[in-house]
Amino acid sequence: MMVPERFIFGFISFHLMMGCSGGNEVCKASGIGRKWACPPPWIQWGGKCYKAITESLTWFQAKDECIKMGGVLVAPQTQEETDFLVRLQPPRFWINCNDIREEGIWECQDGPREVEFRNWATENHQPDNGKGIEDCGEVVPYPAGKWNDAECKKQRPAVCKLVTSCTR
Ligand SMILES: [Ca+2]
Ligand SMILES: [Ca+2]
Repeated sequence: MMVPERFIFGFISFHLMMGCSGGNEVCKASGIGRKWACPPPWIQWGGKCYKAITESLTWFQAKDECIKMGGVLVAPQTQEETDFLVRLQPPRFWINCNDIREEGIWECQDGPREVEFRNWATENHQPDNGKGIEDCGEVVPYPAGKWNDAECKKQRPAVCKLVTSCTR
């Protein structure tokens, strides 16, 4: 059966709306084939939508860029999410963790929400505040998915997570 593309997208947005109505914190999986649908080019994982930024940006630029796209810089919350992110955006990228406000006190945020999960590459003695100027968190390739603190001015790719009424 031929279905116009416009109809399909209308159908998806209708179900997105339905899933988010009533101020629900968690969106129900809905739409075609019971799969969560992200607006292209966002990629779905675990009921959330992600997009890789492949160009290298400073940590602050990466944060701004995500906001411009209607998202937030990602702050991984589980090992499973980390594994997905490493597949999406290898091998090194910024995450929304920093100790800018107070040295050694790391704050990781998913939008306005504090994230407790930490995944420091402790085997490489991270975070080490190298040269006394490393205040921004990044995912590193060795060991894959672990975190390092790096100078915020360094240029890295990033991953943004879409902010919807469902994920706020
Ligand atoms: Ca630091
Ligand atoms: Ca470091």
